[in-house]
Amino acid sequence: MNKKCVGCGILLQNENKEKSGYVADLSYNYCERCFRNINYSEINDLNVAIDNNSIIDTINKKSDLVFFVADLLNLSSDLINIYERIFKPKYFVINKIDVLPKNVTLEKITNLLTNEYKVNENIIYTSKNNSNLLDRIKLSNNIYFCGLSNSGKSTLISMLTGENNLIKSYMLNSTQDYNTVNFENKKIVDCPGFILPSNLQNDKLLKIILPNKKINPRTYQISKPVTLNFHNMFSIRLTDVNSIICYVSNGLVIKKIYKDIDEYQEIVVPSNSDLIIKGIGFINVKNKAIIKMDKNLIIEIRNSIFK
Ligand SMILES: Nc1nc2c(ncn2[C@@H]2O[C@H](COP(=O)(O)OP(=O)(O)OP(=O)(O)O)[C@@H](O)[C@H]2O)c(=O)[nH]1
Ligand SMILES: [Mg+2]
Repeated sequence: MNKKCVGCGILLQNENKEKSGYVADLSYNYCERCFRNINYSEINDLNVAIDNNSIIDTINKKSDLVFFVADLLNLSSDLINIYERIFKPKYFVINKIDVLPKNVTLEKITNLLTNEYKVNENIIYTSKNNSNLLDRIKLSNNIYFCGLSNSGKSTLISMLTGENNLIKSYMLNSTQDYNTVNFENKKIVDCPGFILPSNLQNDKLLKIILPNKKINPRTYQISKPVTLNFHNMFSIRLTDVNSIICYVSNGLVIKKIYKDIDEYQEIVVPSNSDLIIKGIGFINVKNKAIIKMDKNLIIEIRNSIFK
């Protein structure tokens, strides 16, 4: 019997409790992981084996329209590299615009996408409160929603189709396998989310690092050497006069401390750049700076979105 979980798309099985798709009884519609998430808000980080390449191949073979779902805090060149490998007609969807602070206008994001990442066309801005995708799906039959885990694919599909069974959660890889929703004689496919090393680095703190409210940018005027500690996850240290603004979830506690960082990497950040802390957000840095940070932190530097 090939029955799939209506929440996450995984093939149901009643043989191995430790493996994905387990149900005590194959007549159930949700796998145990989804059931426990929906009913008891339990987070189960089954290490789902996600293969980005295989997802890209499947999309390139089977889709006729792709919605590539991303959010501002997770824009990075790794993500754009995945986007570029999709050869079907596609939209770049910036989701979760409800959390954008006032000074981050859609125009600024469009400029960033165009100038920095060379994404020139078909950009859509949306959020879970918005249903502006509907008129874009009219001429297609096999529509795939893909993007990083937690970018909001399942939430968007639910809103678009009214299909409420799909699992929607900050748990990493809530959607475990391709999950097809039939809608107006079309197939809308919810893909498992792409995973980058930065996702795995932060997976225990997902509830905190995913913004659920409008982001309050946090500004720090630096006049003497200081270390900023981000929720005991990582630290950065600045020594010279500067002004920096952090665009991260409001729930993430930032503390000023004066202790140096022991095991560090040092990077030069040009003036008016954004330092992307992958999987977390970005920090706008006004003056050129030499920044120390934890050795393993995964970062990228780009021209500022405010330039
Ligand atoms: N603020 C905000 N949060 C959103 C929005 N859309 C989704 N979320 C939240 O983001 C988290 C992930 O949503 P999902 O729809 O499960 O994301 P997904 O892309 O399907 O994730 P995977 O199945 O893991 O690949 C949930 O906590 C959602 O409530 C949005 O428009 N705004
Ligand atoms: Mg999902």
